[in-house]
Amino acid sequence: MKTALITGITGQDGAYLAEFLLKKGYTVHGIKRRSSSFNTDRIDHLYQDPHEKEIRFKLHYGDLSDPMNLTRIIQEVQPDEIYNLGAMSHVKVSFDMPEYTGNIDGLGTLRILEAVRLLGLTKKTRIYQASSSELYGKVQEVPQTEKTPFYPRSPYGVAKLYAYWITVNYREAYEMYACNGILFNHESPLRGETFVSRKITRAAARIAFGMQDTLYLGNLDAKRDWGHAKDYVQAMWLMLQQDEPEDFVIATGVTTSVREFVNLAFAQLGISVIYEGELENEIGRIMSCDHPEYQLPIGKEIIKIDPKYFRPTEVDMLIGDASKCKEKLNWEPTHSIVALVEDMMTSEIKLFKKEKYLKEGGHETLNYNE
Ligand code: NDP
Ligand code: GDR
Repeated sequence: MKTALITGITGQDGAYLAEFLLKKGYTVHGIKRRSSSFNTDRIDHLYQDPHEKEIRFKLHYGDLSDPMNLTRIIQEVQPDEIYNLGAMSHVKVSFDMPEYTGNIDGLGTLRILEAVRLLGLTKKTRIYQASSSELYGKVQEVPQTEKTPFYPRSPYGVAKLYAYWITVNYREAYEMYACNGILFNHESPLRGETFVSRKITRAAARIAFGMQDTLYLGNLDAKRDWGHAKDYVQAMWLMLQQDEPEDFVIATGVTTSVREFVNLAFAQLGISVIYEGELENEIGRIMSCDHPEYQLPIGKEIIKIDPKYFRPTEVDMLIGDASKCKEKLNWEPTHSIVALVEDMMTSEIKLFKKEKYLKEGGHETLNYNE
């Protein structure tokens, strides 16, 4: 059976992909960063005691900034497939950490490609690069396809542009099997809490149950093509199973504004929200609530704008055309935006109940609102 190496295995996509590959019979190796506390929540259910005889899941300490470490791990693992998912993946944070983002998201990709080349694995190891719809940035055409010109709008997008082209270059220069998956936003119950989707679903549950008063957001007008991470990791794998390496757009073809996403999340709880004011001072109020468990005063302000969440340069609108993927990989998303929000809200309610239980038992939980 095949062996895969995943960078970023502790992240949202890494967790779903590891589970997916294990089910397919792969041996899965992952690179995790050394941290002063446990950072493997999303993959703890896959953990295998290293003393067991047949190990099919193994973690290695490493970092995309460290070429020797990456080379040693790749040499040891001799992977058939590498999925390079590791990244500083938060677009807003990349404005605060531009050089680090360039190092990890841009040069980190080069380090993986170069390690494979220097180890003489170009014919054995196939590489998936986690490219992003952030490459499109400023809107040039809609919907965006593999042929749409790039115009990134953040240090993150620019770093990913380098990663995209260095992947193409190594494919052409050294005949490596290396592909870019240009993935549009994909979310899930495992999404990091500071991405807007998860921030919204988490807050909706907490507001409904009286654990939080207000949800502070930035640009409500931004539009994204949101899919489910579970669907998207399958497309990553399919890209590495073809005869020839190619780049693919992975998207749903439906775009939704942040404001609409908020409404979809609250609607799952039977709460209706309306907005007033201009973007900078916009406020969302609860207009009705037909759920007996919640006691929310009608007219209460629950959505407020905090300009600190605006980005110096914004990506206004993304909508992807995944026709090539459908035609060549026979892949289509199985979750609509409503199904995605439903899945996330179901999970939030469960998490909220756990939090409430802990609080009642005297255990304080983190009450951040970032
Ligand atoms: P996450 O932020 O959830 O996960 C990122 C992973 O990268 C984590 O495992 C993180 O480790 C790891 N990482 C961060 N810095 C380093 C480093 N210096 N060295 C090694 N590993 C590091 O991202 P997603 O799972 O959502 O995304 C996966 C990839 O796909 C990323 O490259 C992202 O940029 C890209 N992408 C994501 C999209 C999305 O909508 N989710 C869309 C398009 C592209 P730790 O857990 O320790 O922080
Ligand atoms: P994005 O995701 O930047 O598209 O990058 P994010 O969820 O951070 O933002 C989406 C849109 O929502 C607007 N927004 C806010 N965003 C955040 N995080 N917090 C807020 O309070 C808020 N209010 C409004 C943003 O301005 C933006 O327009 C994600 C990441 O997963 C990248 O790694 C990936 O490459 C792209 O998706 C495709």
